[in-house]
Amino acid sequence: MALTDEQKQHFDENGYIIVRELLTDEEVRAVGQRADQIAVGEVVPEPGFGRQVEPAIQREEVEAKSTLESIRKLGGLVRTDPVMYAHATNPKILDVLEDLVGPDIKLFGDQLFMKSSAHGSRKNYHQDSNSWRPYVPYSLVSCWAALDDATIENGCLWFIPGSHKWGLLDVEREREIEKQALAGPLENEVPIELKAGDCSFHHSLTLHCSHTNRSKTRRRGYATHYMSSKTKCTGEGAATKSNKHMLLRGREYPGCV
Ligand SMILES: O=C(O)CCC(=O)C(=O)O
Repeated sequence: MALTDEQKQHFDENGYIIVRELLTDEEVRAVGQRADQIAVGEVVPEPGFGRQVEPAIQREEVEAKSTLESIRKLGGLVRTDPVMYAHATNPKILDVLEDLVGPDIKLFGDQLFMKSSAHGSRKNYHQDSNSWRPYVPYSLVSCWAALDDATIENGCLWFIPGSHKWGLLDVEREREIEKQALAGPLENEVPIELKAGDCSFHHSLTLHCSHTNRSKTRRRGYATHYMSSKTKCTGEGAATKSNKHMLLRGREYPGCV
């Protein structure tokens, strides 16, 4: 067991936990360096990988200061990139996951949020399961690994503790919470300030957001998303998605992801 009873209880009650110093400086450096190489196109981990430019730059409202600073996020790196694969399957991360989702663990996906100091934009309040509706039960877990120190100023994550118990919200309700958050601080939200190498783990129903980077330092965070192998993919695409997700620990189950 990687987590103490207190940490598990914190996750059950609040929908997230912070594990300090989970990664070594060397592990953080390896992932961070690779992220930069992928962001600028020095390394291209085909197929299925994605690179998203900051929306204001896409809309040509602002000019990109550099290619590196223009990238909002990278995605789908684990399948083909050995450095990102090594991170997503790091036993220290999977040991925590085992305590949270059980012994049979599959990878749902991965996203690397670059949040540059020049252009890093807000990520609205959301529940991850709202984007992953076919995957039931709604109890996936993400590991968000800080590749730089994440502070209030440079756009750390914010969570609403206990919101994973509210069930799947409709999109209107999610939008309403975002509107309230933009109007002023929510009384129940908490900032998740991390040092590079710390990781936070959150439930896929926990409402979270990150603010615009208003500092001179960037804030990269690598989110790897996991689920129990007993998860089912329902609705459209179920047949093709069945048994296609990468098994990381334990075993697979018939009719499940
Ligand atoms: O890093 C961010 O700014 C957003 C992260 C996020 O939404 C997630 O990890 O699910």
